[in-house]
Amino acid sequence: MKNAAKTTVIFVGLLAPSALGTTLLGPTPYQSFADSPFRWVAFQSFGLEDFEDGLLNTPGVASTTGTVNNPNIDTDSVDGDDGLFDGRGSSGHSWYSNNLFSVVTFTFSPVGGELPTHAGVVWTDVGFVSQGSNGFANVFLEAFGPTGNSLGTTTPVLLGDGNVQGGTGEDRFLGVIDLGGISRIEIHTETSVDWEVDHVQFGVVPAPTGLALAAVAGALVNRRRR
Ligand SMILES: [Ca+2]
Ligand SMILES: [Ca+2]
Ligand SMILES: [Ca+2]
Ligand SMILES: [Ca+2]
Repeated sequence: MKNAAKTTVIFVGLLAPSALGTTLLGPTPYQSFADSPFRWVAFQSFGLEDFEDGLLNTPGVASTTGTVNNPNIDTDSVDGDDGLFDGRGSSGHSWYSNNLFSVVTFTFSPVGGELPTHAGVVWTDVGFVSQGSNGFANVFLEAFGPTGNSLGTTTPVLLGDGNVQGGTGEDRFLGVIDLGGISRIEIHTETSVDWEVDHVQFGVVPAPTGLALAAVAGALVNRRRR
């Protein structure tokens, strides 16, 4: 039984992550990266774009749906980016839908040959809406795999604080984990083209390699021989 138990541990340790498929995360409250569900993950590579240099320039991510919002009364950055947890994000930078897009897309390119296995973003504000009350909207994230296949969507949730300015109590993380790779995420704020996100984050954890799989096969063969 001892050997069998060991084999089981090896098998679970190497294969369980891919067998889990896709995990969709959020929305969960977020005031700084300390609130990220990715904070403790042992990534082999990781990027966090907080827009605080005024640019979307972290290697491995791109977007054509929006523009950087610089510090302004209507800017809604993640709270901690301005160095002060004061319930305000107006002194930081965010990514704005630019009065054009109800869907903001972040596309990932391979870093070190691999697409991210983890990806997320923080929704920080909505202003004018086409239905309902300004400052509130249903929001969800959809994630896509390496061939552009949908990995699923988070459940749409009504977000917002009814205020177009930089209040941060409404800010929520949305994300996805899939060891098969993530090629892009879309954030949908269906009733608005006037909204913001921040803290695009993405990383790679080592997937089971051919070598590891061979080790598992070897362990199973040895187990049968015994
Ligand atoms: Ca940047
Ligand atoms: Ca702040
Ligand atoms: Ca920011
Ligand atoms: Ca906000």
